[in-house]
Amino acid sequence: MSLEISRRQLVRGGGLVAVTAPLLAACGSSSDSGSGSSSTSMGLLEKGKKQGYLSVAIANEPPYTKVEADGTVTGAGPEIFRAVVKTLGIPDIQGIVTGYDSMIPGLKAGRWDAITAGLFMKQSRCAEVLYSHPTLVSTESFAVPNGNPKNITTIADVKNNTGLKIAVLPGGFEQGILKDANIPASQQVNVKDGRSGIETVKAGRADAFLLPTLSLNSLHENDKGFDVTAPVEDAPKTGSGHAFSKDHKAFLDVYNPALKKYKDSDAFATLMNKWGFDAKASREATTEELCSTPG
Ligand code: 6CS
Repeated sequence: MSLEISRRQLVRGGGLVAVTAPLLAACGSSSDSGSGSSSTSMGLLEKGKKQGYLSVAIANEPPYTKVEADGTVTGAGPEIFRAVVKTLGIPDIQGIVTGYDSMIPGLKAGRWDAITAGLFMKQSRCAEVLYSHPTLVSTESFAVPNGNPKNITTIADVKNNTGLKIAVLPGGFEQGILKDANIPASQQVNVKDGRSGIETVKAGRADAFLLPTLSLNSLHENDKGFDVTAPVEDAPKTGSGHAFSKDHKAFLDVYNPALKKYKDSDAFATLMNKWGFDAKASREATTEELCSTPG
């Protein structure tokens, strides 16, 4: 299910994201993205310049992506993308909120032009899409009840205690981590977003919630009713890039040098610091390294 932008709001600029009537959102109409299949016949650069924006899939999971109260799309991923495409002559971006499990299928279907949600690289994803240079590199943690009564700190703890239930986002990187550790679906509880995952743990329907450390820290800012563990030492390093359809290699060849130039700038370091990310880690990682992550 995707929530689309309204054209009226788009006119106001700022890459606003609007929550449409649930019915329309549930329909996921082809007009959702404002992108449609035209992007496959027209280069993304030409399309972005012509319509004044490129559409991006986001999850509204701060600090990776965030929809502000007025609908403006922010968060580290979209802000990097917006800054870089502006240097290419594309004035803004349009955000569409969707689940991680829909992002690659929607990209392939032309419903959005790029994924800037912090979609972590791993072998299976890197086989399906074109990733830019790395943008956001960080870690995974567990959200646990206060005091971590079951002492859940590693993936091995979950594997070794088959009675534990772990909340994860469907199609998310964390679900893949559990799958690759051969932790059965019977130990997994699917939740639709960060807030739901926290509520699931607080209600005792799961013993922990596996999500990026910075996303859990963001949720913890407004809710002290759970704890965030230290980064999970036996989870893979998480590294995202901006993802494009394989039809858009020509755009990536223009985008990557512009992204590299931006990553070397002070503006990038300031942006990373604003959202709590490590600019050095992003600068040092490579797409090849992160695409070697199993799963
Ligand atoms: O790449 C993913 O699937 C994960 N990325 C983020 C930013 N949050 C959770 C999600 O599972």
